[in-house]
Amino acid sequence: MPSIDLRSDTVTQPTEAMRSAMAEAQVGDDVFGEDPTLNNLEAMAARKTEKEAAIFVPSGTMGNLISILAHCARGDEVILGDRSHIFLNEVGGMSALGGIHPHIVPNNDDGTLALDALEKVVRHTDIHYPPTRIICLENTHNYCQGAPLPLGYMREVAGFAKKHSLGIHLDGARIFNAAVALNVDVASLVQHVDSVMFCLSKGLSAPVGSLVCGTKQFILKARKLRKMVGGGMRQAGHLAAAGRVALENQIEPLKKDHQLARQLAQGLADITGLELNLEQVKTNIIFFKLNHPKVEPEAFLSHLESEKIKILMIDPAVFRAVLHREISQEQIVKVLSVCRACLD
Ligand code: TLP
Repeated sequence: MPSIDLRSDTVTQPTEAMRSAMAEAQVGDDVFGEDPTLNNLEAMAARKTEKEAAIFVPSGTMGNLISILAHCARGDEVILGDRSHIFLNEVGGMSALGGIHPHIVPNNDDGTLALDALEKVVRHTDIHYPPTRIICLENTHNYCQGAPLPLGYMREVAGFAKKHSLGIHLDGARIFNAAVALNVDVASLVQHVDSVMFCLSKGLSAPVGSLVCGTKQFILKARKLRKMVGGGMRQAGHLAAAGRVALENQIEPLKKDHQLARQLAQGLADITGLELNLEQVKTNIIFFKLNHPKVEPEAFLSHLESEKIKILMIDPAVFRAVLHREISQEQIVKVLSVCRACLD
């Protein structure tokens, strides 16, 4: 029996269409700019986001890193959320590799950063302060239950950034989940940001890769930085071929992942000993807490594992389940019955 892997949407295997596209792709040396499939994917990403240009990178982490490096000089400051992936999970790359200072503000539960919190931390000119350069947002917001940040909020932050002459970088690892959940097209959701990184390798099911989109000048800078951190690849068109299929075929099906997430969340919320805020489940990510008089978190986790169900324990007693293409409705029913059997 195959396992039910809810640890992340990154575990998704390439689709059959991706496998054939990868096998048949026409490729060239991308460091010379000669990979037709890769060039085509970058053009496609720029078109979809309505930005001037785009660049393919091996990972979301590298995409965020080179974007921040392209926006900032050493000694500059970046404002970002205390629950943002860039702050929590990207090995402090901006400071270790770029000498850039992160200034965190609390994320609200809906993934937003309050404008008055931003106002408090923007630096004015003072000999003691690093200059604030950009704000980083995350949409959907992973550690805020996959919350999609609405268009109106993106517009407000852009107004704020403009007032203070700041740029905005968007970690849009799951921006297509946001677009589908909010029922808006991705270009309008990113129209107010200077740069956006999105991933092909999560819910969109491609095996590898992310894109950074922005102005031509910004992407030129990012290209040099990608080379600097070792991300200049050669016949990467084989990967880009899968990415093209991801953008063509796999955006619509994200709706199904969101519906199943809702179904799983509703079922979990009904089980004694599990706590979750149903209101917050809007895309494919669910966080829930175990609060049970007799069952310890480790015992809960190993019970699920013994039934071939994998989820992530993010904090002691806090679990994350992520829906994706390879999870079916029958598997959700099974997960719920295993949880009930363990906790009833
Ligand atoms: N997130 C992964 C883990 O690192 C936690 C996951 O399983 O969710 N931005 C966001 C919002 C992300 O969630 C991730 C990956 C990244 C950036 C980094 O992407 P990769 O893994 O391609 O470097």
